[in-house]
Amino acid sequence: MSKRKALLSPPIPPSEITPEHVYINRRQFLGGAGALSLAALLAACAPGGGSFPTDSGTPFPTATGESDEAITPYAAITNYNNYYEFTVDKERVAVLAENFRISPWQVEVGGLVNNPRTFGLEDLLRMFDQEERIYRLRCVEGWSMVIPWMGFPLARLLEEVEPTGDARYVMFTTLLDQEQMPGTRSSFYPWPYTEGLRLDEVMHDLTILATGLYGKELTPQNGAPIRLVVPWKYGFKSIKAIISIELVAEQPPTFWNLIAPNEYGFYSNVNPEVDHPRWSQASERRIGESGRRRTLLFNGYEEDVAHLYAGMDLTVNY
Ligand SMILES: Nc1nc2c(c(=O)[nH]1)N[C@H]1C(S)=C(S)[C@@H](COP(=O)(O)O)O[C@H]1N2
Ligand SMILES: [Mo]
Repeated sequence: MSKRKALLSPPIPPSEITPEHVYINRRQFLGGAGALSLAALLAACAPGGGSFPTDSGTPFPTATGESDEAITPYAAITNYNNYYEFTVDKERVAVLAENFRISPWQVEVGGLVNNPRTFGLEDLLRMFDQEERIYRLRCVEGWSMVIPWMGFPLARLLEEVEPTGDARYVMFTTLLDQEQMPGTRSSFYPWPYTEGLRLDEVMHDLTILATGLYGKELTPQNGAPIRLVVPWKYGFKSIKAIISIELVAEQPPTFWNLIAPNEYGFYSNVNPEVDHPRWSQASERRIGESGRRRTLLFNGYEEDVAHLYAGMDLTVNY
């Protein structure tokens, strides 16, 4: 067990970060509540639906309109990654994943559904409108970013396959390819990487499958061609390079929970009051900023998601 304890230790600060200037066609703010009014406001600012610039470092709107938060630079989002299939070294993932083959790509959606189906990536891009979602990402290690994803609500996909009445959880699986993913040659880890959510968490509008980043294609190091994003949970729940989505009746096994169940629970909702056994979760280091920020309950999405956990003891169901 002692070897395992070092796996998610607090990280080394990233190297020099160069902001990149990009243009984004369509924006949505980071949260749920107030999205419509804000979308309307932005539409008014950009008549004709034209594009407008988003600099990394640009403050972005929030539900209250009072945020001092800025979008994290593209270079940081794409050069400081957790992706154990490639390496445990965050600053080497980008290089090792550079030639990862993302086409052709298929996602099998099955289990307890009426219409099981295998979707090609092109089907998913064609069938569902890709919208921008600017979300905080809080890693369980104690660092965070603000990331402008492109993607679509996972609920849209599940509506296509129609979960049966017995489906209560969803299990996600990452590609396992030892030839392309050098980290998976280590038999120490319980490959393939799997994750799971309760069905109501999956159906929540904040839960998306991301296919893009900063208005461009998703990069391999960030989980191309398709990855989950669940912004109110610790980053490891947001599983990358998904090949299978299975509706199941029982709580599924998940990668980090299999490795260290006392450190990584099934829920893993961001919670400043539930410390990791080896470090505090009360604050976080926002990449690109100096100093630390206070960590927010449910990563700042409390208004949107707290009802999902009504009556649950969050210190027990961590
Ligand atoms: N398949 C897979 N998905 C994964 C991981 C991983 O190692 N393998 N790391 C997770 C962790 S710990 C974090 S913090 C986020 C990081 O996402 P990012 O690199 O896009 O910022 O991806 C998550 N998804
Ligand atoms: Mo993480």
